[in-house]
Amino acid sequence: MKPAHRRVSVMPILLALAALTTAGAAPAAAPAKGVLQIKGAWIRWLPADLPAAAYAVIVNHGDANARLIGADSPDYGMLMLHRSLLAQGSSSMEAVSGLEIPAQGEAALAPGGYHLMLTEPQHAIKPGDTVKITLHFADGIALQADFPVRPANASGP
Ligand SMILES: [Cu+2]
Repeated sequence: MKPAHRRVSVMPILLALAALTTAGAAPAAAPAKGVLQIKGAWIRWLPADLPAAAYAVIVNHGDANARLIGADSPDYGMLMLHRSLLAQGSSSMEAVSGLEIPAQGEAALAPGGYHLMLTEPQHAIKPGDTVKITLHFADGIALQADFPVRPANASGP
């Protein structure tokens, strides 16, 4: 009789504690805002109305995986997530639906790999300019960063 009596009195306290600890925290499956960071952002500009490409390293300081699912910018009408492929000596690229950034890890948009393809410039854009791009992640997280525009022969920011 005694153990049962004790269990009854403890349960409401445990439930109250559980409610308190989960109330202020983000759901475990979604990265909290502020855990994602954009480093080394830059754009390779190409002449003759060729599409530009945006690169950056996305760092995930959180304990949940994040997923880049898209981007937008006031300076370009169309931003597409692409991956470059090298097959039989010729390079091509394909559209991808997302890029996973592992928990406590990072993923790179870099020449020869994943990149954002930028088309439909909304005004004349040239090396030396800075373009603002907002990266959109699953779970509704958005992060804006300044992307300096570099010339065609640049290899980094
Ligand atoms: Cu591309």
